[in-house]
Amino acid sequence: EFGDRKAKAEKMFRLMDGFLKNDSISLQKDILDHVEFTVARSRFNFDDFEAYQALAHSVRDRLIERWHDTHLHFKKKDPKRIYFLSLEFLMGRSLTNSVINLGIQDQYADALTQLGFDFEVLAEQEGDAALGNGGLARLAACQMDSLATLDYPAWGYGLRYQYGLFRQIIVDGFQHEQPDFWLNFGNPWEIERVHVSYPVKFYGTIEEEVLNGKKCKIWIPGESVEAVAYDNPIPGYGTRNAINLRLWAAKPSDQYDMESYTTGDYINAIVNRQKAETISNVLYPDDRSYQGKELRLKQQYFFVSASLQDIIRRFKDLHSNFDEFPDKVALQINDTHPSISIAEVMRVLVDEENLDWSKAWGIACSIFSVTIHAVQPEGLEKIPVDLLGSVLPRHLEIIYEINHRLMEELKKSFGQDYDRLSRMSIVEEGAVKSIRMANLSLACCHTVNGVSRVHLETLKTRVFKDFYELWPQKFQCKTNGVTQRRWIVVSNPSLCSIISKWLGTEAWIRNIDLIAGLREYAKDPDLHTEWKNMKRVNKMRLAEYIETLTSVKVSLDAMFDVQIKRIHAYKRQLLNILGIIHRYDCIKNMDESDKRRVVPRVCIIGGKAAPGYEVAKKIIKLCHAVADKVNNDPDVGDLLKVVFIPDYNVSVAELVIPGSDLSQHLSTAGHEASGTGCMKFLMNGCLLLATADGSAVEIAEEIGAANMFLFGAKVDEVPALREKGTTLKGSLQFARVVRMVRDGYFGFKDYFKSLCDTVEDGGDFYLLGYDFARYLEAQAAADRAFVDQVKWTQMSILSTAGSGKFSSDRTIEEYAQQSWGIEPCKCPF
Ligand code: 475
Repeated sequence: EFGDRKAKAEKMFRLMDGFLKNDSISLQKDILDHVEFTVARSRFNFDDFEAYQALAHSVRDRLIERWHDTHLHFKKKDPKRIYFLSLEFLMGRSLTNSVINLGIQDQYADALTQLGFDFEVLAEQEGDAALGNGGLARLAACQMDSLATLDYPAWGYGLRYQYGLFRQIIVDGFQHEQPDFWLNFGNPWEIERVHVSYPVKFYGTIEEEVLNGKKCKIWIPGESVEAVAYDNPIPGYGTRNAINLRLWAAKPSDQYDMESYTTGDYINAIVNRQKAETISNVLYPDDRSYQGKELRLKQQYFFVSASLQDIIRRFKDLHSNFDEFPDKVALQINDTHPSISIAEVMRVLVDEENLDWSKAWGIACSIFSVTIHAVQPEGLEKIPVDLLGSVLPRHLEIIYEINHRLMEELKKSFGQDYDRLSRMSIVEEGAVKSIRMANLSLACCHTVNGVSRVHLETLKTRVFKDFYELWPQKFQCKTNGVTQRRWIVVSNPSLCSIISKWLGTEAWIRNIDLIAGLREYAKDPDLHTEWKNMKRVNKMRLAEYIETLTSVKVSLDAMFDVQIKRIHAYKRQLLNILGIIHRYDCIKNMDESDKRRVVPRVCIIGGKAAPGYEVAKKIIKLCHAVADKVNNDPDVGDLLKVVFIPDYNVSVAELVIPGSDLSQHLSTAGHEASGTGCMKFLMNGCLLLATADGSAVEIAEEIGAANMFLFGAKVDEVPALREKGTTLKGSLQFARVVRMVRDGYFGFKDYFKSLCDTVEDGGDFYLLGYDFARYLEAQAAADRAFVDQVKWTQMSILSTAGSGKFSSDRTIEEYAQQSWGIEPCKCPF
């Protein structure tokens, strides 16, 4: 019967004229068809946004075509698959990335020109998909691109939030948050799968039953919510493979409603059903700490439960014996946020599939691996026992059982060392008894990954020391990477052409190691000319953007000095601003001849503060207060401009990074797990001014410390410096600039007082005072280097040339080989 259907399908396929055509004429027809039949506008009258919609749908058709072929191929080959579970994916825009990865950018550009449109203008119509906070979420997006490009049989699973990360607007220099209702104008990149849906259960009670002479626990849930799949195709570059990012949305379930209908309260029944949807409503905008909120726990379990039902259904399509599960399934959890999946796998295997405990635990331990993105023990998630017991009563029992067995095992290794046992326990006793999700993950996962070498050391020696001593083989370093497709090919086309021209090939887009070939030409004057032109054009674009947004005019001859990332005390944007104040103060005290020697700077800062994070919000306000004063001071002119770019997001980064000369990464050593922004700047030939923290240490190894500006206390010095506490005096210069803020030189004296307190009087936890003098020296070194444009350009070329290690392709290869045990599965063209 199957053969019969296949023959019919092949006949139909021939009638359809094979694959979708990608020549300019076919694309024009296709876009116009979408204008008429998808957007429902006249072919003769549609605006830029409607043209974008039609264009996006035309691209979507091509994505779906490859995505179908890929999934048929995966199904046929049935390889071991990697399932990447993450509560956040920060995808940004899709259009340009898609046409580039599909290899049909020129054809589309041409087709649009014929229709009287400009591809780039239409691309600007697209909004950002911002279903994530920052580093962790953008990393997940880069890794999806690499998984597709490297032909791995991978699935991403996450949540389809109705509201992404808030939009930041600035009113009088203060941050305000506005909802990001990103689905308002439709989302052409997703496919709604009304038939792919699973019930997810919450609350209720546990009952004991005897089944076949065996005592069993039965969970009688109190609420059921339906999870509906939305599929987002992720195309690989230079391959036919397109993988799937499946995001779940919550919809009311029909299951428990009959009762309310029969009681006659029809209206209330409907209103209550609607409440189910709140689960996937909104992304939590805080990337600092876990707060033990019920909705957050429900979000975690909701997407985990639906994903596992989907994964197990796919497994059972072809297999009946769970012994084979670890040969077919690898589960990666992105930080501990999805770690309730460990208890869920146990529940399904033991309660539903009737496996005995140790067999089920053996399976769980061989499928899970975790990556930790936090540094501070406070950043690790804890769920209050009362909360977990109410929302997921059976999971709490399972976690207790896992912990009981863990404690028995630990006693065998460590005897009666109760301090150690209590530190390693999954259950934390104390005022609020809680479940430590990190300890649960460590107990189960076969691999625990750090995101840079320094970070892994911190995990081994501090955060998870006890676990490391017990299971050293679990701990691995997978230094982060970013995708060169988005961060060079999409965002910096001029650089992309230069690289391809000088290497004589485009192969570096799939094989980044080749980029090292640029080193050979680092002193070539012709390359220097092209390189400088490229930078200038990108700076021009950025300058226009700055002027449109902030009305500040900036000089293209100035050094564009950039710090863009989430605002955090440990990332020390305050150090940057205090440095700017120092620079301003120096200029104010100069005579005209001194001023001629000043290297002009445009200091650009951007980033969002979590809505409840007071210190971070004050930093944003201080930035604006300083900008107001400096930018309007005739003594300063073009020597110094200060700009805060509002609403920093992925597309803003795509514009800013290629146009910057210098970028700053100032975290107090030991606090940034990795940092991935620095890698994007590095690829774009932007010099780094950084502390020896996270991935910057490895970047220095790759490009040579002489090609960047490193400064500040080292990771192993920090604890001793903190010990010294109050006796540690910052420099006079530091005291002076803080005093200026305190005295109200920039206004808002009372408002900034508590911010100043965080860095003075022995407070200074992040050692701004201690590092200030050396920060200024590093800045001075950057000024000197900038004056020598030949030297600067050479350093810039060497930065790009040395960025190969920081491609997410390398990261993903390491995961595939060292953690997941998966092989590529390439769909034939
Ligand atoms: C690190 N986000 C970077 C990056 O590995 C690192 C936490 C809680 C809730 C929601 N989001 C978070 C993070 O912890 C996060 O983004 N961490 C970052 O992960 C990728 O490069 O150093 O701070």
